[in-house]
Amino acid sequence: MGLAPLERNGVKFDWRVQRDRGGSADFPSARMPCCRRKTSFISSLQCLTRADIKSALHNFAATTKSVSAVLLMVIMVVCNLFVATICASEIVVQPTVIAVTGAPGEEEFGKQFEEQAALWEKAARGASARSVILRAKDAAETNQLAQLEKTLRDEPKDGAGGLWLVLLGHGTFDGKEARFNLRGPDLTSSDLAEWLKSFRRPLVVINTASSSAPFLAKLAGTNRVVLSSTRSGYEQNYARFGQYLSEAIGDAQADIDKDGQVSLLEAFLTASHRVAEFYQREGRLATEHPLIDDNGDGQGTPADWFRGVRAVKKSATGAALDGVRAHQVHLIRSQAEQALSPTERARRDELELAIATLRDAKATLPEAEYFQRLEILLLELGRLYEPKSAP
Ligand SMILES: [Ca+2]
Ligand SMILES: [Ca+2]
Repeated sequence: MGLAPLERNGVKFDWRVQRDRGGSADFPSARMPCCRRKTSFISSLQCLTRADIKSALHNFAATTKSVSAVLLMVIMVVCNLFVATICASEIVVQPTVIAVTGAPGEEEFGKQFEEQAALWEKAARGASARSVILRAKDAAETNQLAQLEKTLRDEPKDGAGGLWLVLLGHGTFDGKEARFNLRGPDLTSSDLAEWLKSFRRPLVVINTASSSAPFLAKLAGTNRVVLSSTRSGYEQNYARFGQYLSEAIGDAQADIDKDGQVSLLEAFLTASHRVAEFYQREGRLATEHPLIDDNGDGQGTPADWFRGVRAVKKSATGAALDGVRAHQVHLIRSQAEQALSPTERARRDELELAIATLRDAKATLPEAEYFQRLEILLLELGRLYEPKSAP
């Protein structure tokens, strides 16, 4: 490939949602929500909303005047509420992958963005996640910005299933505001920050465009992992990070710690290394330096600060480094990961974060206290992975 040209300008559990979407795909097979494993009788009950049942009860009583029938319906309502209560204790919403291909400018770029979107679509299928691909080529007569806003507005805001938003295209930065180029009006980082405000689901926002670093600073927050392909808005050349990341997310070779699954951190590290190799191979100065933020401070950590899957360099500002949370996020989960219940997974994540914090504080603690606290955490972590049938 020749030199790339500079860019031009550069639930609360919601039964109705679940029913409309055909149920959760976040919990395939062993992790199917409890409500999906009930008998068909119970399943049919839980597909009704509470308003549906109230209305049906009223109509039924009025037409039959049958006390026994009303009693039967009351029992059905009680059963439904009972099942709903059980299921709500494990709030589940399937993960969603929204990939947006931006305005390509040139046909060659359009093809590349389409290929990347196809890889994300394939990864989403492998994860039994729902995918929505907003293609620039399909938006010839529509406003792609409005299309994205509506798509985000329609997404559930609560639940354990993550929302992955992947921007594949070109970007620009005017010194104040970064933009992702769409067909029609462009997307600013401020627009996106506003639209994502109401989400309480885990969020993964990936902007693979040039000049994308300001998106990371603007969108960072609690329960979010944000990736950018550049470390500043002024890295304006076409960025290759998007291609390498799209390949890495479903690539077993990217499984750095060999646990049978590729975490978001591992995909980021693998893609970043491949970007660096590309520029080295071509004998060119790298014009993109990807960043990851998962501790919500808006300060990204580059891949070359990691040894294995752990960031080991010290920030000049003393800012905490990123990576621990992103290494807990997997689009395609291994069987062992799928076997964990949402409650177990949440506890596992807490324990791993506690271990990472403890390791960072090691130098400030007496050795005996450090190992005593570490042992307690490791023992509980080990128990989470014990076979369920073990005594
Ligand atoms: Ca792994
Ligand atoms: Ca950070």
